[in-house]
Amino acid sequence: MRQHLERALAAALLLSPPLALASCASPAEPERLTAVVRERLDFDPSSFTQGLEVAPGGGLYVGTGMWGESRVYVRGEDGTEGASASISPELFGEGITLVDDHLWQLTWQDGTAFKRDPRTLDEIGRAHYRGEGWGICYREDAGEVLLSDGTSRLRRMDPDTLEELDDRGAVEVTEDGEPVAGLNELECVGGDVYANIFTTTDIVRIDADTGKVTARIDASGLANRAGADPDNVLNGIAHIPGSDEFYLTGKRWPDLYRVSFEPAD
Ligand SMILES: [Ca+2]
Repeated sequence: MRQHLERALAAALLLSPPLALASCASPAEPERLTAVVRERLDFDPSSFTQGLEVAPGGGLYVGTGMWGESRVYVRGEDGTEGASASISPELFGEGITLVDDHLWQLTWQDGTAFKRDPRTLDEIGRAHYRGEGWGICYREDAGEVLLSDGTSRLRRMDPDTLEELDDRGAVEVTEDGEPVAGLNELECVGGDVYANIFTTTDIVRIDADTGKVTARIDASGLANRAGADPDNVLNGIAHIPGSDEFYLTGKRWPDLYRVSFEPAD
């Protein structure tokens, strides 16, 4: 009889995890990753880079800021410049993203987004939004674009009109339960969104549905060879489709780095 009871107890213990373990289970720690340089390419040191995205068929879309200098242009795979479009000198350009048949270009404090033909970059429409615009990326699977504004929030917007999707609400980005402010340039990759943290050399990978940071990526190993100006920080992250690699650059950086994110040790 006693043997029978012992067996039943052992089976019960196997079936249900010990209570102590279950109640202490903490959320998974964010992975610690490092940006490892695979290739360095020449980049335009006059670009105050605010948005970076790989264009269909190769090359990059680059969105730049600063009053009187803001534009969006195509950098071909061979490094030559293709189509380019400037905006009014009183506007300060910010993030860009391609949505199917149009490309969005945000402005910082003007609440205006330019809708452009992705090939010619000609303006084909405008949208207006509340507050500031910093970074933007398109989540095709979710049918939304995410917009950062320098806070810890990512706003969910309609990809065609940039109207806020109030029924979905904004997502608060947290790491170990604490808000992560300064979210800047964005890159959507499947269910993840990558964000530069303003003024730092860190990038975070965020679960786009929950807002939880799932990895913190140290990009401090990338040489910043821009002129000595506190504005010239890491900014610009573009996923290379079909790979685990990314392009990274910064404001007025003369270099573009092709990197992979590897476990830090
Ligand atoms: Ca990007």
